[in-house]
Amino acid sequence: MALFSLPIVLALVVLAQGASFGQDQRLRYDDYSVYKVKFETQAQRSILRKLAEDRESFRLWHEAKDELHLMLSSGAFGEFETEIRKTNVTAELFIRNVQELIDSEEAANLKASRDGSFGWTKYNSLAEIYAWLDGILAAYPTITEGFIVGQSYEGRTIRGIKISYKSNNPGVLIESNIHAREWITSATATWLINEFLTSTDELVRDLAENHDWYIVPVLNVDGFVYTHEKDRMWRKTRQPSEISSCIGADPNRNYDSHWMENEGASSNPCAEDYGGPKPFSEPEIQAMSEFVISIKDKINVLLAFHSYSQLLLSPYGHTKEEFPPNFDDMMEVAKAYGDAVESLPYGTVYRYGSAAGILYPASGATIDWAYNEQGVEISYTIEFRDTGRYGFILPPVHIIPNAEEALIGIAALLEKCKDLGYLGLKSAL
Ligand code: 0X9
Ligand code: ZN
Ligand code: ZN
Repeated sequence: MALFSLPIVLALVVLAQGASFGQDQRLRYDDYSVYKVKFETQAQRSILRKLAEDRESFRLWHEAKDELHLMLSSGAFGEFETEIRKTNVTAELFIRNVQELIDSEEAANLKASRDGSFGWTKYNSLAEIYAWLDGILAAYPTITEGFIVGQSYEGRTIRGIKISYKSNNPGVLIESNIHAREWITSATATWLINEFLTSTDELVRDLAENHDWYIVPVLNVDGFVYTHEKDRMWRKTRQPSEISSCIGADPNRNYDSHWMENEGASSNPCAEDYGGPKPFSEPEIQAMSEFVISIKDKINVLLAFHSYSQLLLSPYGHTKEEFPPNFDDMMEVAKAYGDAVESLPYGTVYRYGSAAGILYPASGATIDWAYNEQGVEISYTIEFRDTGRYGFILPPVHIIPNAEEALIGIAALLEKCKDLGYLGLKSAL
């Protein structure tokens, strides 16, 4: 794609300066673009990341070993271009106008919501998800059980569902939507719940009935509601900071395991990966940790749903110098997931490795805390579709294909876990 075609850029500069609230009080991203920036050195990386800490005109979307995806306002393009030249990195345009994607997502949601029904041809609100959950719990009273993880900062209830067809099953915990804008995660989690309860497919029946499922479809409830009502691109929690006007912490940096080590999180409250003032400062994460501790003897596998970039990430997150004792097993398990996804006709490819090894150091994440501190030996972050074409604003036509990939991937992952001896009764081990 052609970079920095200047006449077009200059025309855009006069159009917009920073995101502004629309009539419905939603933050608009007119002419915000997303660029993929390739870097080579850590010095280049920190210069680019610094840009993103000015949250008005720049936002960090995604980071990998050698690239950043940066969203910027058209007004910030000049500064961006100067920095790109100065730091000698290359940039490629991914998304020209973020608002256009948000608008078509919203149109699809409205169209599908007209009959007020919950479904997977659109993204559902928290209220819709919870109402649907109530229906499911009422319809399957012997197999399902609702549970409460706790309360959010703004006082919302974080809910979950346990699905159990028989006793002595190995346990699988799914944490979803810890990052507010990653809507595909709760869409996928709810679709899985529905499949486990209604599918007649042999593979699904086996998966559903021979494991106990603990599923938290939306962990970051405040952030999730905020993405529906105010700012589609919100990532963090909504608890104000005592030292800054920037709101929220990165909940996936807030667990008490190697917290804030090795630049695995930011101490700047304005950064997207702010670790919070102390471990478990965020009520949602404190609550989740207590919930995990309460069932840890029943949990063989933890899967944390994220988007985007099509990756399976294992511990460690805090260092790439060391690898966990069962790293080779975890790689086999990840390969099984990736191979299964590739057996579907969609052509989706997943890569895998340790989080710090193939992405960047990230400390205080759910899977690392569960692995390091709670003995959950198979702990995975799954980054769903896509690789950046739509990023977080993945059109709803992707929901079911993505969920099908997750289903077949998880089936293969658990099969491999079983072969490797990870699905025994934990309390008996
Ligand atoms: O940075 C994150 O929290 C995750 N990526 S995302 O783009 N969804 O924000 C990756 C977390 C993986 N790292 C560890 N598990 N430590
Ligand atoms: Zn440490
Ligand atoms: Zn995430």
